[in-house]
Amino acid sequence: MAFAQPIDGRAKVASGETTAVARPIVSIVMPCLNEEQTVETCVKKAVGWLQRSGTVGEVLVVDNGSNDRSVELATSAGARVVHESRRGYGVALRRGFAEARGEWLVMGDCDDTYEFGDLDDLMRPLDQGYDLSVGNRFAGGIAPGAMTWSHRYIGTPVISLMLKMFTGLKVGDSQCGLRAFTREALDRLDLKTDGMELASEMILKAARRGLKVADVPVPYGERLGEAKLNTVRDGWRHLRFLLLASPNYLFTIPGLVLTLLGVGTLAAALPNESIEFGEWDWQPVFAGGIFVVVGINALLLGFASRLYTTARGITNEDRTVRFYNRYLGFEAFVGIGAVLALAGVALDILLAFYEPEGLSTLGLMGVAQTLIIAGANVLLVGSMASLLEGE
Ligand SMILES: Nc1nc2c(ncn2[C@@H]2O[C@H](COP(=O)(O)OP(=O)(O)O)[C@@H](O)[C@H]2O)c(=O)[nH]1
Ligand SMILES: [Mg+2]
Repeated sequence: MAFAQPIDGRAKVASGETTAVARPIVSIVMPCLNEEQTVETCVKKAVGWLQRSGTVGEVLVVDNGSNDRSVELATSAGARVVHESRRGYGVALRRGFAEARGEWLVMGDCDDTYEFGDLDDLMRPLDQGYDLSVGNRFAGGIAPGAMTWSHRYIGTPVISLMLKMFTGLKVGDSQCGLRAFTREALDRLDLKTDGMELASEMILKAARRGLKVADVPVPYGERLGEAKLNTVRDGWRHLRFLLLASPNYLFTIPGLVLTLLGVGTLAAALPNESIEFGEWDWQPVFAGGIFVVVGINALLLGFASRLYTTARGITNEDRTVRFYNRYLGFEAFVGIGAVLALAGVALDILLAFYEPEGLSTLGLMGVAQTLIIAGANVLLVGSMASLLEGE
């Protein structure tokens, strides 16, 4: 079917003389920002592969306002060039995917670091029913000088490890820019990010949405022209995306640890009747209160971010969110917060009249203040969380 209906575009191939695998129409999408030294080679190699493999397809270059000869060279080499005014690797790729006519898509840098001349290995998993094929440069061979030391031994492994922790999916090279996937997989991924973190977003969502992912060794060559990736800025964007998409690691676990630590510290300090204001034995009461308040805030933020990421489709609706949406909602937070704060006020009032046996009055006052602050926070953050419910 794919051969019977070649699509428009310069790179269309309808030759019947190759021993072709019958595969759907393939769009090879290349984001491009000032790559005049290499874009022509990449497009020519990709067109060559389409022809040799008898694949019907197109090469699409998404330009982001290059001010060199990239556009002219890409066009003459046989690419369809799409112009995207908003900057960003993710923006450019998403635009390219939207413009592409292929049923299957390939993405790859046009800096001549990837081998567009032979995409057979990358496509094979899709032929076999996989949803997404991710290149692995570590397994395919990295040319000397192709990857900086910090990316090779720190950046990529750290991001890969985080992805494994957050999703359970083990991917050999989470940052490889050469990938192939089906249109259906793309729709399920529902990509949203604008920058280089799109590479992580794709893996994270593929894992969470149960896509069948293949790891394919691909060689990686040295780039000509200036790198567009900025280690600190783009590294941070990856990290931020991954943490926001995993509120448990950012907030919930630290929050739980802090809250328990605070409660433990307060409980240990209370039996000490001789606590005096201004003395060192007062410190555990301060510290315990601070831990509890900060810990509870972290737990609340973790929950609020989970409502938010669920509403935006970054995380799946889990048991806690489902329970909240079904049974709790806004009123529960307001209620719990009010009860905690009022309990604190009541304790304060009580302490004005009674001196408890065997417990420190000052320590209990500390507990009362902690309850009031924590309660007010539950009330306030809870109301905000309900705004993020997305319903
Ligand atoms: N259209 C577009 N392409 C970009 C942008 N940033 C990077 N690219 C392209 O995306 C690819 C990846 O960038 P590169 O500097 O090679 O990053 P690295 O491979 O991760 O070091 C290259 O083909 C760049 O030309 C951008 O803002 N817009
Ligand atoms: Mg590159």
